[in-house]
Amino acid sequence: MTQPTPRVLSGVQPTGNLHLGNYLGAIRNFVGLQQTHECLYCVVDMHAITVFQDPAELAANTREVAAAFIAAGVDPKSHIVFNQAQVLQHAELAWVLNCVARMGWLNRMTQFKEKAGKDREKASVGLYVYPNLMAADILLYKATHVPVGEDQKQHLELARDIAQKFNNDFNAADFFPQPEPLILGDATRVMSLRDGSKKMSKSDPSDLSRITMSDQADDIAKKIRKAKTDPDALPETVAGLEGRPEAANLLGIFAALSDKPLAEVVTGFAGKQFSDLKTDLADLAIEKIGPIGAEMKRLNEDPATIDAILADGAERARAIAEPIMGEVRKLVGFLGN
Ligand code: AQP
Repeated sequence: MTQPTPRVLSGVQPTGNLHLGNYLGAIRNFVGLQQTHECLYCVVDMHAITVFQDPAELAANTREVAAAFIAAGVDPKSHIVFNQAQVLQHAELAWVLNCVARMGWLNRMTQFKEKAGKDREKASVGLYVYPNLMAADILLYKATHVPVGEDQKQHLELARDIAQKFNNDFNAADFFPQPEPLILGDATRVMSLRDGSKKMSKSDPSDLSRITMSDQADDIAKKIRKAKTDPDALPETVAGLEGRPEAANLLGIFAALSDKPLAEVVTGFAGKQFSDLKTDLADLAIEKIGPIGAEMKRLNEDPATIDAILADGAERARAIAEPIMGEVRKLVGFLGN
């Protein structure tokens, strides 16, 4: 079998409050992969509406995520930046995959359980089949690598199962490749600044729980100063972080932002107080996130340019997607190709 071209696809939902976890877990890694892979980066607006979004805010947030990709260093000319809803084949393939994936598989998805909460009957059907749409996003381009945060690992495993079952059901060995998750760096699961046992998330009601990409220097410093800690001095070794989620989180963020191994960062702060770490971390975060936030603001002031980038990206994405979707239609037995 010939090796597929290494092709990267990943997405971020335009649901507002884009945060440091989204940056360190995903967007920052998007940038590095451009050197070695053909990359498609998608603002997944169709995923966003699995939970109701105000239409005007959805449009603004879609531009904001695109601006974040570009401000962080994604090159929309050499690679492809687009929003999912402009490439109709995502929805088309998702329907086919809805008919391939099994209920039992989706019932195991922990993100649905967390997001639907206690009142599952009231969750949208879209939220339940979200992982099938995510599988479609990836398989539509026969993408081989998917940079994501740790929380998306289970969905990636499901995408692999769906690809395998499609290939088996339609007697098309190796038609869809098995996409590999790329979970890179020391901050694959950035935790809430208010509670080290909870993921940093866009939907946390507390704004102090997250550093957003558009936070001003004062806000970044304030949120880090107020971050939850424990009463002890910082540990001497990485093993000493066991059972100390807040210390692990702040040191992990420091390691990721400074591009240093965690062990080296832990050694540097060994025996010091949280207040020392917080001062240095605030300076570092302002230095790294501040310029990206400023560039996002500049880009957001020119929505027509962002819209043109997304339209161009969508056209180039469709050019890859349509022939693959054409093959899917034939394999499934749909007439009219
Ligand atoms: N806390 C995190 N640490 C590391 N990576 C993270 N990602 C999200 N949160 C963290 C990664 O960011 C990418 C985009 O995520 P998304 O927008 O598609 O959705 P999400 O995972 O649902 O993001 P949030 O911020 O946590 O939103 P809500 O509050 O709606 O649940 C993905 O690669 C994800 O792994």
